[in-house]
Amino acid sequence: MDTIVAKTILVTGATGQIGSDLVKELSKQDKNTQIIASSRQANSNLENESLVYQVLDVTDSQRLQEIIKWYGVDTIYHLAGILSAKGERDRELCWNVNINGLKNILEAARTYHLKVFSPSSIAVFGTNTPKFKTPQITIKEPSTIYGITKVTGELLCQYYAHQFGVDVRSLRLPGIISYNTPPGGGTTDFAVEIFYRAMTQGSYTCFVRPETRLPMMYMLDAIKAILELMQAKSTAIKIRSSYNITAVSFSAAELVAEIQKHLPDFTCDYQPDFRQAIADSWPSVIDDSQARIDWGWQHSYDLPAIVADMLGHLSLKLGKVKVKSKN
Ligand code: AKB
Repeated sequence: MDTIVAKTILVTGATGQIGSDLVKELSKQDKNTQIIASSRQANSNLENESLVYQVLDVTDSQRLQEIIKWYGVDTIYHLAGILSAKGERDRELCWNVNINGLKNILEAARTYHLKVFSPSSIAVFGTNTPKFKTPQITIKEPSTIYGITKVTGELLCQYYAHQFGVDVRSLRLPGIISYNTPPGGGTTDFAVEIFYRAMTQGSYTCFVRPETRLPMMYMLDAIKAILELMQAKSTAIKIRSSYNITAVSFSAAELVAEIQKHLPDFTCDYQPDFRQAIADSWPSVIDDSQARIDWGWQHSYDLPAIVADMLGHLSLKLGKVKVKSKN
């Protein structure tokens, strides 16, 4: 007998840092929901009973639409994208994936009446933006090609929502810290790399200065935010460009000090590279009160909780490091 599929979700960028965790969480949530995980790479590891894997380059609008029609997709979590540092190394790729890929998703959403999640970033802000308590509505003059694609992407989302009634929702994500899949090509990647090096080598050379303070979030909070935003009533979503969202802000030195509470022998030195200028152009502390008011956003993990949970999971995953338990 055929199973009744209540909903069909397509996740793009499903093998990436956020996509891989999101797919796991979506699969757990409702067994009647069919998940189509997709990315540019051929990858059969993601396949299980309720999950289908499809190779999809989001710049290929024909294949995107074929997949949508074939499976009867009604919701897209569009996680495929090129991050800030990689974007500076390959501007063409960054523009093509982040702009043309998103435009393809929004066009498909308009044509097939789909609901869409599209991530934006703190990278929409630049040096002219207030650095502390950065407001929801403020100057957006980014200095990176990635930031420019994210500002343009936000405007595209707002345009498709207002002109065509597309139910598209977005968050300006900060740096995301996670233990399942490492990030790739971002400026905030140091805040994940540091854990792996602390556990495997006992030392780390950080590519931003110790005082560099950025907004950050634990993956479990990020997944919660994405799902709660998507589950909120449409009338609660007042912002169709992208919501400011945050959990914690800490400097690289504060992160090191928190790790040292568990791994006292861990050492970190600092050799800033081109990513320092990118980090310096971003806010230190974001005001996300509009997200908290409109759809009830609340984070759970502060810096000590993030560090304890990361080290616990990584010691299981890497299997060889003794982490001093906190008393
Ligand atoms: C990056 O560092 O590029 C991303 C981001 C903040 O958008 N993590």
